[in-house]
Amino acid sequence: MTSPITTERHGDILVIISNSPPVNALGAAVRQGLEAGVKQGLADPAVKAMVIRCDGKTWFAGADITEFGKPPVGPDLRAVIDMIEASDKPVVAAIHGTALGGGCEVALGCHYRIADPMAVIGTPEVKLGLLPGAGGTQRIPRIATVALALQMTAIGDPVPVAKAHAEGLIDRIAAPSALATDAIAFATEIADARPLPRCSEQDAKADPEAIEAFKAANAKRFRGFEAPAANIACVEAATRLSFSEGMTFERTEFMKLMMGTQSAAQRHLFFAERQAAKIDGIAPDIALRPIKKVGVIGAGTMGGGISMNFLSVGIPVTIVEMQQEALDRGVGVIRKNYEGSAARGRLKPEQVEAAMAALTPSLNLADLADCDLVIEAVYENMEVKKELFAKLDGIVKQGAILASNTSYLNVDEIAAATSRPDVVLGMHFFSPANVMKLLEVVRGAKTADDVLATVMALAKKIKKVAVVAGVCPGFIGNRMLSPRQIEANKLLMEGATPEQIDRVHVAFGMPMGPFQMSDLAGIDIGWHRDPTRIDSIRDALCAEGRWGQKKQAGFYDYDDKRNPTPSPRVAEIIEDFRSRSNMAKREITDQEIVERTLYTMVNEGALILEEKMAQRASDIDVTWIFGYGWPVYRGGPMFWADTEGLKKVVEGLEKHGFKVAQLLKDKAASGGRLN
Ligand code: 3H9
Repeated sequence: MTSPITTERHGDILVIISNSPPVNALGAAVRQGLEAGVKQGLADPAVKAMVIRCDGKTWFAGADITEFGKPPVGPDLRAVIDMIEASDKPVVAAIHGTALGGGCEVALGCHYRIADPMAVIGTPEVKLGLLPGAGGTQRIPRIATVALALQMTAIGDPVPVAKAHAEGLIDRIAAPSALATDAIAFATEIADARPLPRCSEQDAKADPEAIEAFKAANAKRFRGFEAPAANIACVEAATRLSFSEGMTFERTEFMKLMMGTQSAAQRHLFFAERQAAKIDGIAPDIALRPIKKVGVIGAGTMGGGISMNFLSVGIPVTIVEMQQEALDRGVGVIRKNYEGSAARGRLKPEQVEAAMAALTPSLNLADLADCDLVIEAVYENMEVKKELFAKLDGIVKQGAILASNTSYLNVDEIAAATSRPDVVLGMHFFSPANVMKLLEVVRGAKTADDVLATVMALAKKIKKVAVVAGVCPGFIGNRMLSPRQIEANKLLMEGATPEQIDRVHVAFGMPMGPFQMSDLAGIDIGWHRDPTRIDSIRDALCAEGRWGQKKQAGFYDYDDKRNPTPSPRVAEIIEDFRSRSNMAKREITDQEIVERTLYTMVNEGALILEEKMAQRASDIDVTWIFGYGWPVYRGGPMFWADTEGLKKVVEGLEKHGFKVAQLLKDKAASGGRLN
């Protein structure tokens, strides 16, 4: 096998070049090549300095994550970096693209760093449940501030070149498109300079205040995660231990994380997110339909949010409403949202104006005639949607894609209202649609392959994580929500309180529990509106006007700032309903809540897989992580079930009399996994 590393001589400079697509990950062959390249430079008396650079779209984007968990193949990345740093000839890192993780660490092992003006440098390992394990936690605070080291390691967001330069991580910024030549010139300039600057030989300045302030500022963000604390501990260690002691400390912490469930979950998610974009059975190079203009029907919260996704990436949108007032209100909300982002410094005023200028408000469906994609976001009613799609059929141009934002309804039935069901599919956005990352793309029985592929590619363009779902009630996400809600309601009747059930979910890592979620969404959604008909606890709450947060009363009481407190009135309502239903109250354990509200979700997920409504278990994980706030460090419901042990899940379900999905039973019996 040819090495991904080659070398070139430019006078007395040896340039070591990596070419390992797609992202120059530091796999075994790259590490071996780097080691050989540096050895070549050291052995050749005519070489005075070395440059390391990468071909392709990026500098090393990190260790090769696919190698994790496999038997190690030498040389170890830390050894390669140590060798570079120990070199008595200067080594210059010439960085472009994304110098991430191990890539950032290689750069820090070099004596000098020059970067393309568009490059970013960072250590995102924390997002994989890890820490920079090749010296990053020890070298960064030795050349930059502790505050920056904490930000880089425990939060993991990359630092742009200008900031990295100002903070001392980068020595020089190359001219645009001149990195290769500027790096050689830089190497020539410093070839004879001694002593060589080595990060490991610097001292990290202790800054306990910065560490405490950082912990306090991010306590909420870090809730439940193990890796941020380990990153912080390593940075702190750098300020009081020698470099070699610090490296030992870092290694111990790294290995603890690497062997743990959280990192396994987060690494699973990294690949799951990328896998979700792939459609089984459709060639990745299928010709896509151009989407140059989008139509959105409905200027409510959903339609407005959907429109913003396209406007934000420069795709013009025609938004259609039935009444002028509603249209004006919708357009006003879009503007307000953009201006809010500008006020927070996330957008420039001219970007706000550019987005608004690309929006065409209309009261006339006929104005959608030239759109390449039309998304309907009117209220959930099959007859209304069918009528609308039949009308659109007579309006939109040939080849245009028609999408429904339905969260529940049968997309095939909607498609059948048109003469072209092959261009119809579901695009289920999650509210607020301009913020939430998930997009369920619902593939109808007749949806054409290129239509599906076009929408999946478009999803990436508008920065969504898209998952293909089949036609079934609630698709993937809401379908799994259903058993959870049913069981949560039953548990109330049997003796649990809303607080207990929500507490179990929040302790599990969910952003909120089922009843907090009902209060937020509005308990009255879908209510029959007859206050005399009380068939459930929910009916009883609705009859009393306890519709949720918007009424400051739902399953909880709320103060003016929407802070919840347990409601004595709700306790009475539950008690009353229970006694009228002749049900005995009993003690409910937290474990029973887990089994009945979370194991049942896993069971539904297994049914979804059995019915081929999801392409793969990891797509279900992606759905719940990006659409519903399932804790990232548990990897999604299906991954979590694997870590719980499928046998335990099946036993838990059977104990409560649930019919267990055959797939789940089979996997449990064979010792298999869902993922
Ligand atoms: C680390 O470095 C640990 C060390 O501290 C210590 C060691 C001792 N490995 O995202 P894309 C694949 S941990 C293997 O679609 P983009 C990816 O799966 C690492 N594969 O492209 C995909 O494959 P496919 C720290 C990787 O342009 C393809 O490349 N580094 C890796 O949207 C394209 O990826 C990170 O966490 C990898 N490290 O974004 C950085 N990275 O085509 C992780 C990517 O088969 N990477 N692949 O689906 C990223 O953030 C983005 O990939 C990047 C490019 C920004 C680089």
